[in-house]
This record gives sequence, structure tokens and C-alpha cells, in this order.
Amino acid sequence: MSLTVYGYPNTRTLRVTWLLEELGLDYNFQLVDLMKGEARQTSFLELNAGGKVPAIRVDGGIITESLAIMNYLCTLKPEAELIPTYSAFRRAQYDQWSVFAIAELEQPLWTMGKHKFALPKDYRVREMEATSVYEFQVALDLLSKGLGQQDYILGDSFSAADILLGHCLFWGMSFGQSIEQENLKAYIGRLGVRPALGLARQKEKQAMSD
Ligand SMILES: N[C@@H](CCC(=O)N[C@@H](CS)C(=O)NCC(=O)O)C(=O)O
Repeated sequence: MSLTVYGYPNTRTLRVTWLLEELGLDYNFQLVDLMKGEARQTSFLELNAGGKVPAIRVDGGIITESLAIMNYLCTLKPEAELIPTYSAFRRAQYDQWSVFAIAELEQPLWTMGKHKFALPKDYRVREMEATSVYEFQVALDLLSKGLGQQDYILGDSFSAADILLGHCLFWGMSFGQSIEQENLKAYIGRLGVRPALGLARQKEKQAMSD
């Protein structure tokens, strides 16, 4: 099977490359330089009409949307158990926290990003910032309660939901958001030292210098 990730550093692409490194699957990283407008070029729009990364090509087929890509990749190596397969209830908890990451934790960060740099200038509303900061803090409190004293969001074992949540937490820090909950600080520390994350970051760096 041949697998290509279309991506750009410091974006949601990291969710996919981090997961691939955790799974130990081979892949090619194809840089789509967002700063040079490559995502808006016809060749890329033919792959992803939305002009966004990440996208993956698997044996000729294209998948977009980071969560869908992640869930698909987990099915390629079910024995890694990065999505629970042993219990429908566990799977539902995995879905709950993945959707929470996208809908609650990511959404205010993306709103901040859109109104700072991503939207065309005329559509940016400065006042969205305060609302988004507030919403991110509400989501952090919910995550903190859900995590409790567990090491990972589903308990003792690491899952792909931790990648999504961890990515949003790193994103929040890079946007200068304060994260005061002690259990979240420890969670960030635990996720941040995973070798697979380091390998994924190296791959991105390498792609930029090739
Ligand atoms: N919902 C999509 C969002 C993808 C997305 O917005 N990607 C950003 C980078 S993180 C992008 O490609 N932006 C380029 C653009 O909008 O021009 C996902 O989770 O994959």
C-alpha cells in the first residue's frame, strides 16, 4: 500500500503524521506550502476541493478531514488499539472525546486564527477574540474534569483521541492561551515527550528543507 500525506508544518497535519509515527506505518510527506499558495493551485484543488491540509492519498484514493483520516489510519493497524475495538462503550467514549476536541476545543482556537489571519481582511472581527478566549477556557475546564487523575483521556492507555486533544492543547499554547489546570499541564508534558511526536516534527522540518 502506498500512502502520501499532503501537509504543512504547524497545522492539523501534525495529527496525522504523529498518528502514523505511533502506528509505525510508512508514508511519504508531500509538502503543500500554504505560504506560497500551493493549496490554492489547481493541482492540489483537484485532490482536495477545499484547498486545505491535511489530506492523504491511499493507493489512488483521497481522504480529507483530519479526524476521518485518523480513524481510517487506525483501521490499518487495529492491533495497535489506538481506537478501542474491544468494547462499543469504549469506542463511544473515544468518539465523544474526538468530537469534543474538534467541536469544543479546536473551534475557539480556529475562530481566533480566522479572525487574526485566515479570513480575508474585510471579514475579520477583532471582537471575536475575547469570546474565543472565554470559550477555550470553558472547554479546558471540561477537559480537565474529564481527564481527572487519569494519564490519558480513556484511562491508562493512549489513544488517537489523545493526539487530537494534545494537538489542540499545543495549538492553544502557541496562541498564548493560559492553561492553568495542573492535570492538563501534566497531560501536556506526558504527550509532549512521546517519541512519535518528535519523529513527526522531524519529518515536517525535513520536508521544509528538502
Ligand atoms: N476541518 C479540517 C480543517 C483543515 C484546515 O483548515 N487546514 C488548514 C491548516 S490547519 C488549512 O489548510 N488552511 C489553508 C487555507 O484555509 O487556505 C481538518 O480537520 O482537516
